[in-house]
Amino acid sequence: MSASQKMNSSRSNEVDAVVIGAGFAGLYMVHRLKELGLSHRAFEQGGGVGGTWYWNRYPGASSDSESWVYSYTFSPELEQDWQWSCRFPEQAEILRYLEHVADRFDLKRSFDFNTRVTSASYDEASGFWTVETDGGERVRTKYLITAVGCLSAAQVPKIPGLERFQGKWYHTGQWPHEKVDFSGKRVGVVGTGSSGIQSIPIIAKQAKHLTVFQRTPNFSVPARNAPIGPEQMRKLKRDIRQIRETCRWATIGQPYDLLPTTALEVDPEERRKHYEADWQKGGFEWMFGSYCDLLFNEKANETAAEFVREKIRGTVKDPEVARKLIPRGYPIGTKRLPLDTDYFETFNRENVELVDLRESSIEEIVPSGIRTRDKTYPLDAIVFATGFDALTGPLTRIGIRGRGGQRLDEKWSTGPRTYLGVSTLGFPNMFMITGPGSPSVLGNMPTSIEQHVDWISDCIAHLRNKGATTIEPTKDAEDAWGAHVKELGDGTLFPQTDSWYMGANIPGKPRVFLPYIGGFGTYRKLCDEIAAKGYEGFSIT
Ligand code: N01
Repeated sequence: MSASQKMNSSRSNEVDAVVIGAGFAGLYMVHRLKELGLSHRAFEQGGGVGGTWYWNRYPGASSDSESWVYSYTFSPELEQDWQWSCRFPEQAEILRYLEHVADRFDLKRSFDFNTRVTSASYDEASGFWTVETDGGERVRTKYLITAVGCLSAAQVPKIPGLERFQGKWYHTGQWPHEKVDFSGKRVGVVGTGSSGIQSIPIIAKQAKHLTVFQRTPNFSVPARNAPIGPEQMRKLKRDIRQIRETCRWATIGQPYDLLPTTALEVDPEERRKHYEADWQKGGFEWMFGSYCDLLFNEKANETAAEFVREKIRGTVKDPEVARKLIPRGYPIGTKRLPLDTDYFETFNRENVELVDLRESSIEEIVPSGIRTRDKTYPLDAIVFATGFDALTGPLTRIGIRGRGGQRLDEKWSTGPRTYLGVSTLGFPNMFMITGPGSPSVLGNMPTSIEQHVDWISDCIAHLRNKGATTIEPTKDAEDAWGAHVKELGDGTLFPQTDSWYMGANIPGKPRVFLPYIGGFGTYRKLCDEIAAKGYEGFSIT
């Protein structure tokens, strides 16, 4: 028996709710369950709280949303007490914050850490779920609540020969806890998404030589991270409630919103000035506080894309390297836009080499490094910044079986089907925090999470007050929601691009636009209306 099992041996094996995951979502969910006075158990695969911030410890890992919105809003006291050091906090600081929240609200005692949920099955006769763990426990629960994150199922590409590599290899999303020292090493980074773009400049400074293996060049916008000075802190503390209120209703849950103007209606010089001013400010606002048609109209999008291409040309000294780094053939923003600190500048360093995999793809990993069609690159370490099986992967890998033993991965074999991204037909009393079909990754994650947790908590309270035993979406509601999510996605430029938003990064995964893109504020309003109408679209028994 493990230590954590021993510690928890007095815990009940029959509860009102089981929560899976101890990240932003799981912690707040447990807090709300405690407030409701519901008995609960919570399981976390990692050895502590943090979720994304527990696992993603790669060099340079930091938030891409400003600290003053990348945090909880549920406690004004917490908001006032906690002091963020800078605009975009690094992983260690966010993890400290989540540790603080867990201690302050006494949440850790609800969790079994180092415990993976291996299956969850619904029993129609009793109306209970049975949750099994790798510690050999079986827990019966009325409500099953997944708080497993959207980007937690790490994906290492199946490249032949990896098992024979004599150096060390890492995935950014499963980074070791002990410090990885690349000094004097020849390092290869595969992948240039957000994780690659954050880590490459830092690894380049440490390693003897860095080879970046790039399959698709990426657009990136400067973060312009900076410490929060005393005057800025004073203003933030004063205005924070208003800032949060703006986030609650904004398109992507940030304290700014799309402009009412379209890119094509403004004069090119004025447009360039606007892009330049926001480029100097840095952050997502450059794209998501900008013209409202950028993700809907190709010509409009091209004005923003070309602005970034010019910046790359102006930054990277070797024109051949710049040519390889310049993204073409897909609209900017349809792959998740990274924020960076000196990413393009890094390619001016003597010790950094760019390999364009479109010209010469990776054939295999050999004991001494990576072999492409043209050449073998000798390496002491490989970093896979190759992403995740997004949104559906964290859920389908759990082994969830609903009514009649139906497997969630089978139900979703042609793409996820949900109602509001929070529930799915055939899986009664199961709630997914930021599931597919909700705004989730298209919004500021803590804002998306708090909205879902609050909605789920209110729903459970409603069921309890009514003495109801089950809740489940109707087929009509689920079908209509799926059609609506698809229609909205089809109206954007996203389907043009192979991205994890489309499931296109995972071989064999159905090509479906996964999140809801109708706007975070609109979604919140809709969820509130559905609740106010007695949970319209759900059948409650
Ligand atoms: O993963 P990605 P990520 N051979 O999927 C390449 C969030 N996040 O971990 O574009 C060679 O974006 C792949 O190439 P291609 C954020 O939402 C947040 O970087 O498919 N290359 C791509 O370049 C983000 O979007 C934060 O052609 C291969 C890269 O690997 C999401 O997590 C920080 C390959 C994968 O990029 C995922 O980001 C970091 C192969 N076989 C991440 N397979 C913050 O908020 C894949 N690639 C701070």
